[in-house]
Amino acid sequence: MKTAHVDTFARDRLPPREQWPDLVFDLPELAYPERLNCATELVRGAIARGQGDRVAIRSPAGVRWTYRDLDAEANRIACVLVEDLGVVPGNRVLLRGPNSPKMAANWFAIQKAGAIAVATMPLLRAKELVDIAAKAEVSHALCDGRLADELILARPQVPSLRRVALFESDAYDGIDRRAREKPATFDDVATFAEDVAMIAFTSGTTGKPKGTMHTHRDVIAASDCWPKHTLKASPDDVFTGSPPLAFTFGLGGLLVFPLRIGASTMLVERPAPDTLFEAIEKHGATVLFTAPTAYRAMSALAKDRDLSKLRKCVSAGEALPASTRAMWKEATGIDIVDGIGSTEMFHIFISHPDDDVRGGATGKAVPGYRACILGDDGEPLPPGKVGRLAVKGPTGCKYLDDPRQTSYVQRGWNLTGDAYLVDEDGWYVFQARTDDMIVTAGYNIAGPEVESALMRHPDVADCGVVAAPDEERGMIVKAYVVLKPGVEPGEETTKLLQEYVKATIAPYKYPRAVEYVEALPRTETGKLQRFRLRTMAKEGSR
Ligand code: 3UK
Repeated sequence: MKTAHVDTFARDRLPPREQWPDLVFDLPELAYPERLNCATELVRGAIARGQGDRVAIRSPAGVRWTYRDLDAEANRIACVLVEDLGVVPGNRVLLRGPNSPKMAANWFAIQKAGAIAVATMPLLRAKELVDIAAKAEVSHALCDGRLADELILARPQVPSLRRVALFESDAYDGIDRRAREKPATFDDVATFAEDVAMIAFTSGTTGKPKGTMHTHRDVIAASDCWPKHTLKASPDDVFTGSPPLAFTFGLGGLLVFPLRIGASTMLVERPAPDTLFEAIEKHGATVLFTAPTAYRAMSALAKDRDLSKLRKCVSAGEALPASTRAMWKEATGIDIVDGIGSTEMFHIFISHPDDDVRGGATGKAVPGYRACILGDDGEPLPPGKVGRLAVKGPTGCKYLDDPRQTSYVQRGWNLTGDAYLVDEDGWYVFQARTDDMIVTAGYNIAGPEVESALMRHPDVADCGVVAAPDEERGMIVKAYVVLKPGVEPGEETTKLLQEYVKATIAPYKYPRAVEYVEALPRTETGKLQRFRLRTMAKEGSR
């Protein structure tokens, strides 16, 4: 395999070819040259296509970088990486910071230098940083000065880490200061399409995080499927949203995808409902990316806001409850584009355009991707039967040196760990994570279906449903419920909610136990941590 990497760490730790998923390049635009650098393609490519003077990157604080400005910023930083910090192609460079123009410029600088970006979530602590940095054997770390503490704590435990440099900092040897003295030009390293460009770590709801490797071609191919065929945003759109750039949902939605179509992105450091509303009202954002919980929280606040500029809304990370879809539609008139993606696949592979929505279904296979439902024997199931979701396309799972490769990839299919069914028309309907199916008294109950029913009740702000051990029945359905302010927890409310569920879905699915909590455990990417609820349920029953 040809490579432009001098440091071949990543190539040497790719799974053997026979463990790769099948890669399919079904669309004409998915034919790429042998040499491909995603930064060259996205930034220089836009300039070559005549978009150099359009705005690429914005921030609420007033940053407005054109594609040419972004190129110059990233070139200066790339010079610092190569000349001052000794980065060579193939080195792993850890990147840590909130979503910001500087964070984006550093990401592109790493790509231009032919190195491998290992972006990390802002909230990670030293221990988690150590696990990631050690696994990827990072040689360099670029860190937003305001988030340096945990990295400094982690540093002594990462022997491979030779240099740490700060940005958004006026440190004498910081990146910003050094970059100012560098030229605005840099010769992007001519990487091969299959050279690894980034390692994205899974958020690790269970077990050690897995490093998923994505090549330069993966980044570009994902940008040529869902964004162009399903989302269909325009070059005049301004993207914004909450997912961190360290999460591939955010990297795609808030950086790579808008640039691929010549649009612009508004990077928001602290994406709370207020700042997102402001990005839309004040700064003209038109395309919003966030998770179902945030849509739920924002719909309650949307009536006092002017969201007339907003055109498209994307939800991913978790199943979108029908009630949340309805609340958002009522508040804004917009039909959310739901999409399931994964860190392993890079981004969304089942979704639907906003003019073709079916409440309760995630969507259809995105052009460029194929999907099916497999039974326990590994054979495809007919429509209507619940089984394991399997997908393949131009991107796919390649774990960094991890035996779990052969669980995610089987017979060429990527198995996401989700239980789904597909109907006669090709609509995929989410049931649960395979680990989250509740088996009680011989029935299979999908926790998220019960959650979705509870969520329609006006007293419920949020909820999570798991299996709880029960002496008599083995397992029962248990709901953890966050009530709306002013609603009294207690027997009466529990009865009310139970009756409500029984009247909404098949009665045997109702939660036999209900516990009231202040908040639910969630990851930084907005995912409900059902394993924590299961632990609570186990401990509660002792
Ligand atoms: C679940 C969904 C139902 C599903 C992601 C878009 O979430 C992303 O990546 P992760 O690796 O998790 C993947 C798992 O999350 N999921 C995601 N979206 C949906 N379940 N409906 C959905 N719409 O269990 C999946 O296997 O954290 C999402 C783009 C990039 C991403 N990395």
